[in-house]
Amino acid sequence: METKVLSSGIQYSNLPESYIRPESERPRLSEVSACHDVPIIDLASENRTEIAHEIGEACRSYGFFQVINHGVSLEAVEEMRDAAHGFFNLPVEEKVKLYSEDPSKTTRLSTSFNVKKEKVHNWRDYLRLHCYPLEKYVREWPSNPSSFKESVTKYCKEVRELGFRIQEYISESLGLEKYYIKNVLGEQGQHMAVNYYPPCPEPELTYGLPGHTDPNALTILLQDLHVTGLQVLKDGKWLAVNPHPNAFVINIGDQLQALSNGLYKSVWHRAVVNAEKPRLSVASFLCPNDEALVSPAKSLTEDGSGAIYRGFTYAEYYKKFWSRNLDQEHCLELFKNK
Ligand SMILES: O=C(O)CCC(=O)C(=O)O
Repeated sequence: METKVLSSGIQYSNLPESYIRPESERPRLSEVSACHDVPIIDLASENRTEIAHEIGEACRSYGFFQVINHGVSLEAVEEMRDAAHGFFNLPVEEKVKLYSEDPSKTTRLSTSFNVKKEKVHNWRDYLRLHCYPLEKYVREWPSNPSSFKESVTKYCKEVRELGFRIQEYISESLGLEKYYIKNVLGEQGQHMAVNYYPPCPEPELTYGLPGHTDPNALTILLQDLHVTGLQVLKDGKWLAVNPHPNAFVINIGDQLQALSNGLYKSVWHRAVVNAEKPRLSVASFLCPNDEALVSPAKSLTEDGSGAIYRGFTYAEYYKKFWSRNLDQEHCLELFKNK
């Protein structure tokens, strides 16, 4: 099988044509400044009300924040990073055994975003794993490196607990009952994208991932400690979110924007690439159950504004999301009440 992944050991001296963005869509890296006021929320604080308040503020004004003292062990994080590096360092013949361009596959190595739908490709390879229920999916995961399954299992369990704690705070910050979000979203799915961005010969001309919002409820992102690349859109400007040691970046996804009746923003973000070093990130996504009916919480529509979005099941939303290209209009726009 001809390999389509970028992490094949081939060194590129020029960016292949199919990755070059039209002039107007390029990242303009020199115009991006660092985001100096990324909210950093300490989850070990004794004051629950204060944590919920800070999270609410961050969700309203940024749509993202970082958490420290989050309860995910350093051991789990380090083993996750080792497993990810170990996988992408495998010989390409071994990796491509998992290669697929079919978004419905529950374990797959792929490249770019949605190769069959997009016009221009992105400078990224990724390993996409379904992670819940673990017993159902772990057997499909890579068995090379040999510690992969064990390390990623441990990480997934700890990250899931963190995600639930954050959802509880988010419920409270919206004036809802602590378990409101968990109850509405049902038995939540969990997916993971292990993103690998190789050094890129012409980073000004392309993206690792172009600007997008996440279709799920909540994203927990483990950044590369040494290489920057994540940028978020704030007040119309792209800002770099530099890695903070021991922190996770938390993004509000489309489902929480819908559930909060637009009060909380599903943040636009993108990953840019660089010419010198590979970059690795691990995104964990908590997703509503396929059957869960997502609609704005009633108490948030009673101020006369009404429900901005119509109710939909997550299965319906997810299908729509993957039937499109990443950099089209916001998928949630298609679910707006007229
Ligand atoms: O690599 C990053 O920092 C961002 C990854 C991301 O946005 C995603 O996986 O959806």
